Formats: sequence, structure tokens, C-alpha cells
Amino acid sequence: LKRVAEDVRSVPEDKAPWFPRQIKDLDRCNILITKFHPDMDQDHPGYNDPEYRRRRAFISELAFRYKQGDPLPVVEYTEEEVSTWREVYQKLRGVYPSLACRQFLDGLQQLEKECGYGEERVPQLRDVSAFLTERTGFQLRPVAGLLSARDFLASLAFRVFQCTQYIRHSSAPMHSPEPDCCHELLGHIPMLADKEFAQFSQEIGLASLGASDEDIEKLSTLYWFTVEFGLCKQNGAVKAYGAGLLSSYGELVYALSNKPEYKAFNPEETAVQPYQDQTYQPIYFLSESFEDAKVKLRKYSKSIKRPFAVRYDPFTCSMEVLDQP
Ligand code: HBI
Ligand code: FE
Repeated sequence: LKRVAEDVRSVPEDKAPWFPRQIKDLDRCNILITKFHPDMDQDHPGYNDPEYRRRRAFISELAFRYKQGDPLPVVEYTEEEVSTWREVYQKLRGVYPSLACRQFLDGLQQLEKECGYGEERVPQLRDVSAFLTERTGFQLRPVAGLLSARDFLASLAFRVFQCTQYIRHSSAPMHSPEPDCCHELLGHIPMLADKEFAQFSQEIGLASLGASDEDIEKLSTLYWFTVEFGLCKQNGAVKAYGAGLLSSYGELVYALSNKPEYKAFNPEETAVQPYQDQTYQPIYFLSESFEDAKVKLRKYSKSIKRPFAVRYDPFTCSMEVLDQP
């Protein structure tokens, strides 16, 4: 009888939290976290700007209506939005050569050459997605704001990056508490054009599928201190590879000054470090090299125990779920 009970348990993905099995299931991965939204957060620079909030509602609607496989929406950015983009681009572009890691600089250079990146206009998600798909098989999907960690990570398992399409408020171009398209396009996209980085992003996603809330919290904290705020050594100097740094002039300069504390990156410890999402980080994790961060993070992702294994089938864009009691 006991054996029967165990056999029943060997169909264990029934008990795991729901997760997408097919790429079109990502239409259901849409839980938004609204704590930094300009309609909800009194400290948001756009909170008292009804026009900004209307504009946000319009762009959000494009993301809400989007279904997997639709052509990506094209947004005609206003002069004010382009001028915010220009300010962010100019300011950051000037410090990238000395502060950003090599992989980021390579990606950005390709985007400038082949994908219309520059000060003059905000790149369209449609063009950027086509570019990424050619490089690393990643594609973009529009999202209306900060997504729950579970839904955000699940998308990565399908090589889908959920990407905001609105721009930060013009009164605070150097820092945004929530993701905006300056953050995505400048911080994340150049890294996602790197094959190995793309592979390892997908692996974090795969590790998150059906994981417990506790493991999601750990993966998300690791993601925070690496993909968002990671630093690494390169040719003896400290460089940034985290997207939260590479899209915020203020925090980028701060992170590479002598003010914050650095700790050596070590996934077990990093995964439980409390983090700051209101202002600059008090602590950054530094890897011996970019490769070292990747290897350690991958190893940790693979160590998360689940009673089943998942494998992505790129031909059908679906997950194979394999019992592994
Ligand atoms: N949502 N839209 C969006 N963009 C992100 O970069 C993002 C997110 N949700 C969670 C998240 N990043 C991470 O910080 C981790 O919690 C996974
Ligand atoms: Fe991000």
C-alpha cells in the first residue's frame, strides 16, 4: 500500500505551483506588482502628473492586449519622451567605456551598428526583438510594468524577455524605481545579445518552473544581485554587468565609487541577502570574473531540488516535464 502511495506521488508536478508548458501559456504570466506604479506610489515622480499617467495607461493597454505571436506594438514616442531617452543615453554612453563590462560594450556596439541604437530615437521593441532572435533566440514581449518574480522568471525559460515600453518621468532621468524601457533597452538588451548570457538567463528561468515560493524568492534575490546589480573584475578593474546599474547613471557611478560595501559573490550567501528596492544598494556582490558569476549561478540554479525535471523543446516551443522522483 505504501508503494502505491509513493507511485501516486511520482506524478508530482500536479502538486507543484502552476507553470507555463507552452509559449502561449505566457499570456497567463501577467501578475503585475503595482507598488512602484505612478498611480499607486506617492513617491513616484509621475504621481502628480496626470498627463504622464494617461500616457502610461495608453502604453499599458498595448501590453494588456498583447497575445503571444502578435506583432510587437509600435509606439510613436513624443518629443518629451525622446528627449528623456536622449538625456539618459548621452549621460550613460559617456561612462560605459570605463565602467561597463566587455560583453555589454560588445552588445551595445552591435545594437548601435545594426539596430538603430543612438541618442536620436527610442529603439522599437519590434526591431530589437528581431535583432535578439537572430543572435541568441531571445524574443521580447511587451509588459505593462513590474511583473511578479515567478512570472518574470518563467518567461526566461522560453527565452522570452518581458519588456516595458513606457519611459521614465522626465523629471528624474537618472534613476527609476520601476523598470522602464531605458532600463530594458540599455541595461538588459546588450547582455541578452551574448550567447552565453542568454543561455544562463534561460537556465535561471528553467530552475524557477514549479519551484516553491521559497526557492523563487532565492532565485529572484540572486537575479537581483547579479543580472540587475552585479559587478565583476575584468583586467584587474571592477566593472558593471548588472542592468539596474547600467541603466541608472546615479547608481552606476555610486556602485563603482568607494562608498558601498562589496562582498565576494557566492550564491548560497547572496540568495539570502536582504535587498533594497527603494534606493541604491548598500551592498554589491563582486565576482572574480563575468565567467565565474555565470558558472556559479548556473550551478546553484541546477541544485534547486524538484521532483521533476524540465527540458525546453525549441521546435515546439514547449516544456517537456520528466518525472524524476
Ligand atoms: N518585471 N517587467 C519586469 N522587468 C524586470 O526586470 C523584472 C520584473 N519582475 C521581477 C524582476 N525583474 C526581478 O528583479 C526578479 O524579481 C526576478
Ligand atoms: Fe531588470
